[in-house]
Amino acid sequence: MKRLLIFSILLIFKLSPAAGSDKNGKGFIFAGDVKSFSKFDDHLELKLDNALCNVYIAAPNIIRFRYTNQDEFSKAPSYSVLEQSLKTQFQFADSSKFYEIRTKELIVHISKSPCRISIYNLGMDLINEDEKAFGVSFDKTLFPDEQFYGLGEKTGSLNKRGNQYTMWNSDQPGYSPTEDPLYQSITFFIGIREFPGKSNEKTTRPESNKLKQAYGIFFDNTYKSYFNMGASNNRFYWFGAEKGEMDYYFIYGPEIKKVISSYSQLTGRIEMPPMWALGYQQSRWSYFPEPNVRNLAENFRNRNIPIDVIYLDIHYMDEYRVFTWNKERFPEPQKMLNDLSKEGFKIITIVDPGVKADSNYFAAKEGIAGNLFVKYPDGKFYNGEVWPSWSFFPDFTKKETREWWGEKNADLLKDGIAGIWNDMNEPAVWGQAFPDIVQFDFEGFGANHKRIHNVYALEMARATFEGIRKMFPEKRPFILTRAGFSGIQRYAAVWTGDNLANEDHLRMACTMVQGLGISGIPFAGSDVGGFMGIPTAGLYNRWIQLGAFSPFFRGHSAYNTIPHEPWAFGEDVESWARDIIKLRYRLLPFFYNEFYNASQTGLPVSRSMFLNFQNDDECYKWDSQYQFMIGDNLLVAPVLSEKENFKKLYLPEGKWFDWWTNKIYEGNQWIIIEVPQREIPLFIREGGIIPMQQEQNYVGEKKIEEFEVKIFPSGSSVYQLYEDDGITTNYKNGAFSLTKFKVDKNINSVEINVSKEKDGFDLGRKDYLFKVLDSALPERVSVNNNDLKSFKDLKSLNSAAEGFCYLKDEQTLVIKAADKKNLNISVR
Ligand code: MIG
Repeated sequence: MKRLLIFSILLIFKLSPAAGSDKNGKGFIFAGDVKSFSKFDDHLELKLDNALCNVYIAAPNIIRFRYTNQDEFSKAPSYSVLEQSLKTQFQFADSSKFYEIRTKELIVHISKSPCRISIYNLGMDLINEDEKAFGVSFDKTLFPDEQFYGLGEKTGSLNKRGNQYTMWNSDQPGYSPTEDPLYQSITFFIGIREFPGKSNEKTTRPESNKLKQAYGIFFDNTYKSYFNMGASNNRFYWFGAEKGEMDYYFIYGPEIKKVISSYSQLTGRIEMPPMWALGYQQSRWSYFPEPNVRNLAENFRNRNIPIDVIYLDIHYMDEYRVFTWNKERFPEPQKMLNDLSKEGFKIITIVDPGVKADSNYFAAKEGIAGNLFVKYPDGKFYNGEVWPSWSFFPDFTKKETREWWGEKNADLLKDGIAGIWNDMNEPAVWGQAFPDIVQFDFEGFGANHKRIHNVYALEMARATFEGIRKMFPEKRPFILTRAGFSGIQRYAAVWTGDNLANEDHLRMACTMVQGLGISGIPFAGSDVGGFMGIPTAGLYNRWIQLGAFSPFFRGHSAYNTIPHEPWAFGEDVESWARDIIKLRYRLLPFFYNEFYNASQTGLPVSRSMFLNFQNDDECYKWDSQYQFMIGDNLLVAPVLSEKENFKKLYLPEGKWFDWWTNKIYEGNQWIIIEVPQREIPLFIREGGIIPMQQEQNYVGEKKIEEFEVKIFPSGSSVYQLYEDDGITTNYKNGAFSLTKFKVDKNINSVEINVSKEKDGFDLGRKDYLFKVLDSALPERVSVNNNDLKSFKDLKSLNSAAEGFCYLKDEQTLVIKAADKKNLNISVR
């Protein structure tokens, strides 16, 4: 007799148990009591009344709980988790009522009757538990103060408490501000609760004696799933899927950053992108024919607006056949690509999964011959309708298909294409999904569409990534994707799909990118200006400012809209857009360093306020989600309404330097500032060290000789800067440099120390220009004990080899020093 183990109460009503299993007539079955138990060196195995349960002690702060109602656990691989056999030391005790697991960071109690889990930190704070009365169901006690974050690309507030979400990758053009689900399914969330502070622990807000502790749950199930974060009930929150195992990882912080970092240890981190992918990118549906693309490129250069990438949308292809060119529109693609590349342009083409069902078309022929497309259970190929009309769909859960697809994509790079843009990969078939009975290879295990739908894009991006890596081991693949599942960050950057040119979407662009970052996807951005509809000049202006501080920075617009290029909105907006894009290019070393940090830790580039200030209640307020930080010390408070002349924003603890006015604000308060149209509010936190470089029209245009470092000295602070060639994979073999900047401010002096922690890449840099903010007129400035000459203005300093200059109006000290392995600068 097959039983259906249902993992959450509400779902049971949806699915109703299999015939004969509904013994109690209540419409659901709990997992029940522990019947037997065995302990292994990295896990426990329990037999429950109605389920098997394995508990893996994966890391001191990571425990995996796995339940099935089948006779055994599935042997199929996880597409999300990199290493399923993580283990760590633990202690075990069997008391009469419960089993106890103890790691260096956690205590887990598994009660026996009924079986239910409670998780404590070492101080016995109860962090998370199964709902008390129900035992193992997948209902977790909902604590009154508990807040939830994560779940990837979701609309609405960053705080997910009180809402229910579905995970089912969906093509939702022009989605509403409450739309759900969207393109991505990230089955990971973070719970944050408050505990009384222990006397030996410090908080960032001295008056508060409460400490917030965070944990995360990653639910490794690819079926359509649901996350009810306390919508419609105040007793428990729950998550569950339509089918499959209840397989989840509990991750303890207590720091939110640590939860994200551990989650990314499980599901992977970004690799260093090519630096040009951090530059400005221009897209439209579509730029064609060739003369238009060339004109566009020329326009950017003539107007002196920096740009690195141009996108070709579906019209470049021959009747939308992937891997082909429309020869009328683009008669000599290689030549065009080659010419544009000399001007510093990288061209990215869209690649959709559908392969036109045309028996004379090589990709269709190859796919049929190689048995690479998905089929119905009777062995007939499935056909779905998309741009090329009836199409085959590659089975990316099959190794041979991935290899074939990877090679085809890499061939595009051979022609001179710089990166690949994956669209319609939910997969979408004219707004619908595949029929559920469509069959997939699933690495030989076999599965139908219900199980694979959410990971189709993940495996498609993997195929492309691996194909490029294989053919061009020295290249850093750049892939942009619309759909994805947990782990997508390993292969691709994500854009938030078909948004609208209105203020709701401008605000959503701000929160959704943060939500993706909290969910392990640092490389994300929105279509600047809004994809559908017509932005006003004011809206566009505010959007491109936000874009300039988004990890992924691309303007894009739909087919029958007016032009959306930075010059399409009048002279004022053009000049403001130019300025902000130039600022982005000046800040590239800083952004690039945050991408390096993301690649090392999994932390987002665009960080929600509470990531940096976990114990500050204000950072969790609704308004605080409309500002964010890049790294530890740069606060960005984008203006998200075109008519706004003032912005209210929150400055956490510390002193804050206003980028535009040089004014210094005390933190721990909300302030209201004037926001001229040409400025996006930016603040440097005290102790902040921000590297910048000279302007360029595109990455790599000029040799970077002069390097500027903005410093807002306070106490003792340190900044580590990562640099490499920005384009090859040589950094993997040590070809990178790490420079440490250490700044100490004492009563009458400032010491700046620059040292090379790692010297694997020759930067060829000549000078540093240090801009010491909040400075008094110095008596003496020395470099490595040699006094520097004082200059009366910046112009004369610029023409000297070394020296300093004090800017009285800005209270800024500018020091020019030649780049040496070690610099000791002393200001008195
Ligand atoms: O059916 O390729 O989200 O960015 O321009 C629409 C045309 C298909 C949807 C993408 C959008 C792209 C458009 N695509």
